[in-house]
Amino acid sequence: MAKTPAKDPKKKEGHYDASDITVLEGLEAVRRRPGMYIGTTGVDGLHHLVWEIFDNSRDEAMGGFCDDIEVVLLPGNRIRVADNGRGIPVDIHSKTKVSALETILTVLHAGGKFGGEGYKVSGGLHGVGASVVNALSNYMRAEVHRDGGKYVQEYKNGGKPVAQVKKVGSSDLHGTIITFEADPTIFQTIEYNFQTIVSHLRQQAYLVRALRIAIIDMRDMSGRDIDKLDDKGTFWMRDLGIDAPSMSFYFEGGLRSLVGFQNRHQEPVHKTIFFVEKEQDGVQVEIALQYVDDITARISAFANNIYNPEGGTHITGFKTALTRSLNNVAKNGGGKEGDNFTGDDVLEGLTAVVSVKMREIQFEGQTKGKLGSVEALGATQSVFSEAFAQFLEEHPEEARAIIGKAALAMKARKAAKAAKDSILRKGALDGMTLPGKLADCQTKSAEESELFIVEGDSAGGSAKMGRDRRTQAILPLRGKILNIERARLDKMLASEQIKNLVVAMGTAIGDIFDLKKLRYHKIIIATDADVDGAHIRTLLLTLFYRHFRPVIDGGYIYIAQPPLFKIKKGKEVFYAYTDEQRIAYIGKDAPTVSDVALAESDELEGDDDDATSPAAAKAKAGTARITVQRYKGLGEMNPEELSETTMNPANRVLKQVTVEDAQDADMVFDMLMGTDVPARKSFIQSHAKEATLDI
Ligand code: 0RA
Repeated sequence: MAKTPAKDPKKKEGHYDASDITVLEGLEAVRRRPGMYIGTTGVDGLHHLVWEIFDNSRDEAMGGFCDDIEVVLLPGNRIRVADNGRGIPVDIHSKTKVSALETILTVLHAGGKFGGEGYKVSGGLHGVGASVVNALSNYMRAEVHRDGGKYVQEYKNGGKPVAQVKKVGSSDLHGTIITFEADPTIFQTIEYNFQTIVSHLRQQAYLVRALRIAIIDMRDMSGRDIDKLDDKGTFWMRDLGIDAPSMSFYFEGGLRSLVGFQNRHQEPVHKTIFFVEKEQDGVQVEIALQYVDDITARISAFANNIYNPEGGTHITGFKTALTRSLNNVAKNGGGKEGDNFTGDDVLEGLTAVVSVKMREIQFEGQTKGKLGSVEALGATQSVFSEAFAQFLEEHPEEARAIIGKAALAMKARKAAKAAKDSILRKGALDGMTLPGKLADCQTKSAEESELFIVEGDSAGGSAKMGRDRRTQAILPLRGKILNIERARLDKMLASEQIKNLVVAMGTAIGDIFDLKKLRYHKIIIATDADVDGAHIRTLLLTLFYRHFRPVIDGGYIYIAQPPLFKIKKGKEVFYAYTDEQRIAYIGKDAPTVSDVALAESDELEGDDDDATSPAAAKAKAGTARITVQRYKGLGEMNPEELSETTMNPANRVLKQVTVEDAQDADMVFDMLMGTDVPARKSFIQSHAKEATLDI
């Protein structure tokens, strides 16, 4: 196709020439195969849009041009990201004949080209930038403040500019505001999770020292004409003084603050947090660490501010250097010859954050969660070795404490090995004798097999009856499982419940763990939607996080999402998994469940002693009689209901557990079970009223 360069830069609105067509084709390609650009069109992909837009502002901050970013969730599932950076240039770009702004927002991969040297340290996970977000949005608005002016441009229907960028007023500010609305025909859901965004932004705030990041949830403000606020000229939404849920992060100490935060409920073994920041061979290395009185290691890895759940070359370099450094110091201090610390010994109780930044970055692994760049290995190793040796020399007290901790771990390792050898000899995990509690499935194919971990014997009974016995296995768990915090392998295996689970999974545990032997490729945690259910779920996730991490990384763990309501309208039955679905189905006019449930429970008081009877609501709407039943637990469902709503792959909703979910659970778990009693008390008090622990 012949390219006709546009002669007139001031094109008429709605007129497309050849170069526009190429742009449109690019955006159309994104819409046709969104997964290639953002991973999924599920809730993760949706949040990815926010990260992409946010990343641009964050990169502006990393370049030193911006120190304030505000993310706002607006009514109508719009996201607004504002920064006080230089503002995206709005002048006409010579090659594309449209403004740089429009180029960045409509041409794939255009982001980095405009910053020149040092602007962009490569983008997000997929490095795709704002144009992809635009392509997947049915609305986008860009507002730029720079050179004394305020400029606005809008886009509709997957990145089509409504008009050219226009100066709409003057401004003495500088910065960029991007507002977008994900296209509901592309995403399975366009509803954002406030907590997910909060966690991500908090993490980013640690990674970029002295950057203020605020988030405000204004989704509930729809009655207040907020949709038009963008046009009313407020740069920061926080200046409106609207009372809405919000959080703001600012960490002067960067990674040092992050380590302090992760250790906030732990007992540090030494006071001073180690920190180094140095560039070597084009790799900028930043590491912070502190040991605490615990046995697990918490190492977080980042490359170009992207979280690497599977670590990579930087982590390899770091671990090698750590083991070597501590062995060197221990020997110099008179440690015994031949009694070297292993890599695992020096990891016990370690909280560390390793962050590298470099150009031309390479990722590996299925999820791209692993850094592959080899330069990062040498750079991390040598930057850390040098700085850590110096730290240990200058801080003799910390050095003593850290060496002491590793020595303890070495002793414990030897003791645990002896204990485990004896357990294995006694046959704790012997020859796959499956536990009696397990109702196994018939198929031997792990890919097809599913293991439902259900809470309590009554739900277990229903699940057994309602399952597809060919592919679905049921393991009921009774009550609270063992408190595994601080428990070592030998103690854990002594718990009947854990043993049942481990034997059922087939992977074994510890040194002899083998992911290939996993007997079910879906392990589905099905607990009740109450505090106990959340507790058991937390315990299980923590167990997987600490002892079966590869099972999480492999994407084999799921959480069942049973419906919250059963609604009968005449003969029709509808299950609602959210409040929104319930309202959408019965309409606004029907009484809310809480109203009717209240009335119902008043009625029940005198004549009914069955306290567990589900709250049911009856109302008239039109001619059909509507009954709303709220499920409090899986045990309340009969086998058919349980099968239909929670187990049958055709209808059920499963949430795949990510390492981040499990990490959060691990943190909640520490709060519930850990040694920090005041923290636990305040955590339980502040969550006591919630029906679910949001993990
Ligand atoms: C290219 C060049 C310049 C700024 C930006 C891009 C920029 C992009 C985004 C995206 C979100 N916020 C942003 N802030 C800035 C600056 C060119 C100059 O002024 O020298």
